[in-house]
Amino acid sequence: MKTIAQISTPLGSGGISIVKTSGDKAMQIAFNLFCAKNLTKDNIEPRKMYLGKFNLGDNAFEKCMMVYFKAPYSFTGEDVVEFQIHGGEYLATKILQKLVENGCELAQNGEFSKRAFMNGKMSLDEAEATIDMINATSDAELKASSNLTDGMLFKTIKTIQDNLKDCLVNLEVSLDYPEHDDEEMSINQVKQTLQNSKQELEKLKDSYTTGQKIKFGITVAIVGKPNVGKSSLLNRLIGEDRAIVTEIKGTTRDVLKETISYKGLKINFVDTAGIRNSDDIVEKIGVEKSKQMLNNSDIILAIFDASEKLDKEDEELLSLIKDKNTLYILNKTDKQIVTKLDNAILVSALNNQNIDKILDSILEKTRVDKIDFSQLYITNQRHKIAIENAISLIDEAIQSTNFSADIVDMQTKRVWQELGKITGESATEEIINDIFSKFCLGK
Ligand SMILES: Nc1nc2c(ncn2[C@@H]2O[C@H](COP(=O)(O)OP(=O)(O)OP(=O)(O)O)[C@@H](O)[C@H]2O)c(=O)[nH]1
Ligand SMILES: [Mg+2]
Repeated sequence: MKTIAQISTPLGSGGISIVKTSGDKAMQIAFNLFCAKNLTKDNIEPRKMYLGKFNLGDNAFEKCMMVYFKAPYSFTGEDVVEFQIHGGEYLATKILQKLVENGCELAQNGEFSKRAFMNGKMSLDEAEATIDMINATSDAELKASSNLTDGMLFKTIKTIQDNLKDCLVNLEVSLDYPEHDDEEMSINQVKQTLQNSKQELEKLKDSYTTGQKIKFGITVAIVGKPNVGKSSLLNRLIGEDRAIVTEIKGTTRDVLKETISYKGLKINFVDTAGIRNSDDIVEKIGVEKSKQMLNNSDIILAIFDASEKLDKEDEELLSLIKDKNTLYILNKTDKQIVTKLDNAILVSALNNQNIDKILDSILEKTRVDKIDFSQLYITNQRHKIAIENAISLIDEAIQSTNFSADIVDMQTKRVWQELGKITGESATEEIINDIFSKFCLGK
């Protein structure tokens, strides 16, 4: 396997940059370029930092740190050498160039991680969770992906696979030696194991809904007739003047999406055009989009003006949302309140009053405030699809227990295979390449 090198820190100026090499020749190439007092290939200790000089050519040297990880005790499972250098983009590129001149090849996106997977250092689901961790923008995402990088899913899937394998061994013995073993008993054992496995997988599948909320956040549509203060509220909720606010009805004509992190969870707010009948062609399209948002959100913030009596437009909106997951908001409570609405939260966007109450109610109503992060949540669609497929295959396998033992054997192996796609054991090369290509350079 060729020895690869890449800059592992983002390009730009910073305190330090790290340039990494991995492969059989990593050590030899490192010693061509780096020297430290009394350090030789024979006395170097793995996982120890050495201060020395990296030869940049033309009598120029970079004073830097070097650390060696001996195979297989490294991230990739191969010999790895890392240089911690001063954080300059040109310098990092120069070090990389020197490594390449001395025999390294440039690593592709995710190539270090791919090697780690290939060498059994991590499973495919753990690698995917690493990308989620890198891309996380909320505490919730970090917590959920840290469970996955810790191998929680891997262990769960592995246990199911091992249980299936164990009972298949018994079944195969009874097939090979019918005189020693009771075939019917073995089939019943397989059936029981399949049923237990299905239960476990159903639990994982169900966790996907919460997993989606953790990963992508909760989508909240802000709706109401024109001028009730939707855009003013959006600005307050996100803590920034993003949307245009005027006293003219029909100011907002398009949907405007803004995401915040609140109490560690992501909330995606969508400000919409005020819903009313309009002849204006642009506004009409906006209103259509607002109506679509009623169906494309986890929760609706329905805004009403507390200082005016509810009118026909408000009533129409109330009927549009009556069966939906809605939080009712009475805005402009700084003025004289003339409208009452059951269970509505009274706020004033103008005075920034009760905005936290809206945020807390969103978490409460979508039940994300009760997420137990010691549990495992599936956040990846690929995993969910494999779990669903495995459940269907389990149903087929359970059905097959009415027939002959060798069909049970074959069907149960198909379940095992499908589960192996999650951990990577039976994933195709195409899937593997696709996953690692999404990694950044130097990871
Ligand atoms: N007194 C008072 N005025 C408010 C409050 N919230 C908004 N307004 C005013 O109401 C008017 C309309 O506010 P917007 O936020 O643009 O209302 P909107 O619902 O987005 O309106 P459209 O985009 O036209 O549908 C503006 O003049 C705001 O300053 C409030 O809490 N109290
Ligand atoms: Mg608006």
